[in-house]
Amino acid sequence: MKKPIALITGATSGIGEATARLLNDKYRLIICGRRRERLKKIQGELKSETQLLTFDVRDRYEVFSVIASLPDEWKEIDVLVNNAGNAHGLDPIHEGSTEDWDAMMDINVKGLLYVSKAIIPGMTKRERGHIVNISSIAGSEVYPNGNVYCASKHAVDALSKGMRLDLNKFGIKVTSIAPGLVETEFSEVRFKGDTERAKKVYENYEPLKAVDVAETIKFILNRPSHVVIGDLLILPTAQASATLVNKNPNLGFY
Ligand code: NDP
Ligand code: 8X3
Repeated sequence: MKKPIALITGATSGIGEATARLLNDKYRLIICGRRRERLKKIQGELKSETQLLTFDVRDRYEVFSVIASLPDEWKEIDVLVNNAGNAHGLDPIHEGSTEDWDAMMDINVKGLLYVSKAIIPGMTKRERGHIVNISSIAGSEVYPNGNVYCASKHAVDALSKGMRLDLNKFGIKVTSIAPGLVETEFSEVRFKGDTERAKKVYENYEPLKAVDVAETIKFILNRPSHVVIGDLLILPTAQASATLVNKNPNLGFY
């Protein structure tokens, strides 16, 4: 029997890349992102049959046309991992940049919707599928200067709940995963390439690694057909909330 197909957005780094590597043995993978060279390199290292798709999730026409261009035998997507996203900036609300706000709402919220819109109708038709949305602890808590990023992840949480309700009658599973601090390229993007500042976010405690979240995704996807993990919070042991991290010495949050 053919392996099921999983499409992962944001597979060029961090959680998405780690998930692609872990699902490699059990799934045919469609790995997505903007950085084509990275996708090619990852594709070369994966054992499974893989398609790579390059698109910016902000561009709805590109999202629909690129996903529609998949060969017929790749169109029946069983698992969608909506992972592409980032924080842009960490500024108080009165000083935030509108470009950063646009980026976060367009990528984290509207981008997730566009990809979902391209894939969910196939799932409803086949009456099967599993959507895994990568939210954040910022989807249920708000921290100083996190304003718009937190709003975007609160929206992801609401969308997961909405999907779960609307797709219930089709037997489609919907999972929302909310990680705490994970050491990836996330902070480099948030701080616009300031690697020193980014490094500090993960100093003096042990943050999650991308593979920790990927292993959780693999576990969730492996549940029997009558079981769905709905909402899952995963934190580094040193983290108790969005604003309390046991650092040694305690350097405060950011
Ligand atoms: P990374 O920066 O390592 O990965 C982000 C991924 O998203 C990249 O593969 C990037 O690909 C993709 N992406 C970003 N913008 C776009 C875009 N416009 N179009 C298409 N793809 C895009 O960070 P993480 O792995 O940490 O982040 C993955 C998800 O996890 C995000 O949704 C993030 O909000 C969430 N998260 C992260 C946490 C953390 O502490 N790291 C904690 C909680 C949640 P490319 O640039 O090639 O397009
Ligand atoms: C990423 C984790 O705490 O930086 O979603 O918002 S945090």
